[in-house]
Amino acid sequence: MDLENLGYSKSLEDYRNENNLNTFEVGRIAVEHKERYVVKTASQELDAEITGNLRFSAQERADFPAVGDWVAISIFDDSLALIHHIFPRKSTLQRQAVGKFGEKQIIATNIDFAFIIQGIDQDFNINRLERYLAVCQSANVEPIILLSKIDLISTEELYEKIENIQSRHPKVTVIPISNISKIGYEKINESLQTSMTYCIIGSSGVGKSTLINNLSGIDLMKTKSLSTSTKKGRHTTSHRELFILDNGAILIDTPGMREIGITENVEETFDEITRLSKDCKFKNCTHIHEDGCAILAALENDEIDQASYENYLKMQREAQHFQTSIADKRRKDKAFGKMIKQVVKHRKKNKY
Ligand SMILES: Nc1nc2c(ncn2[C@@H]2O[C@H](COP(=O)(O)OP(=O)(O)OP(=O)(O)O)[C@@H](O)[C@H]2O)c(=O)[nH]1
Ligand SMILES: [Mg+2]
Ligand SMILES: [Zn+2]
Repeated sequence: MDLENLGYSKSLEDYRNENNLNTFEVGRIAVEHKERYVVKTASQELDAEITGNLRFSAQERADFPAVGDWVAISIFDDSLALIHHIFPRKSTLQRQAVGKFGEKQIIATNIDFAFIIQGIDQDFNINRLERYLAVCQSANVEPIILLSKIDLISTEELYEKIENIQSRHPKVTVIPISNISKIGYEKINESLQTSMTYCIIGSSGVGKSTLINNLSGIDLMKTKSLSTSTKKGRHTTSHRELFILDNGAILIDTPGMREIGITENVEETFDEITRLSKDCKFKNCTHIHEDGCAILAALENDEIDQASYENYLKMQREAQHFQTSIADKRRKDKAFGKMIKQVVKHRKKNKY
């Protein structure tokens, strides 16, 4: 296998040469588990840790390796790798860290496409789907929506839901699938390209791991039946993992997400609203009550969907709030760092 099979590109090789990383081996993070990693190289798979230097210079969670990252490593005893350096990321799928104020959590990096899976039965929720779209589109990752479990509903119901999505997002590809009957698999296979990386995201129990297992033909990931499980909705996949299929596509499985908090602006996802907003009378229009608001006018004329507009406002507010939280947090951290420095200086001066 070559590094290209793992998705390695000329721009990464250029970066390696320009930054004198030629003495190191190159690998890609395939598994991350609490600061322990598995790295895939052209020839092997190694357990890995980061160097003390990398840990010391890391200022936030995003400075640690994530699944999908390209890294410069040294190898010991042909089995353990030390990670010295993370290559710049082409794309970063991320959300708000759950329960951590003003922090981001990386889902995966260097992703070309994301399969957003929603179960068509109980899981279907178009506002949540729009959150996933926004997370992908703000990261420059092309989303492909997979509606799973279509074996469980009627054709009419399925068409209605697809119509609902496409009226709000006409440009996004939607593929209805069943992991049981394998309907839709042909379409998925058509969209899988060699050396491209696909991250699979969605709620728990929608069939992410079942899809990976079926596409690879081997049981790579554990899956669990919700109906036979006593603990309904319990998460089966607990870590992120990267696999290469026989057809050359690279797939990343992820644990189901309960919440997906927005960190970046949502302009691309609501491109119609964004386009219209340029015609608003006031530059700082909030599109809620202003005279001369092009979006309110379009709503009045039924040119844009009311529910989608409401979701847009909500997500936009959330992204702005998050950005302010991050700025606040940075300021506080900086002030705290300064205070510590002053205390140390004072103690040195007074020798206590
Ligand atoms: N009827 C039906 N059941 C499915 C389909 N896809 C998956 N399932 C079932 O749904 C259950 C959960 O599937 P998983 O693949 O473990 O779900 P997951 O998305 O990986 O879940 P987490 O790992 O918890 O995030 C399993 O019992 C699957 O057999 C489908 O298309 N139709
Ligand atoms: Mg799973
Ligand atoms: Zn407006």
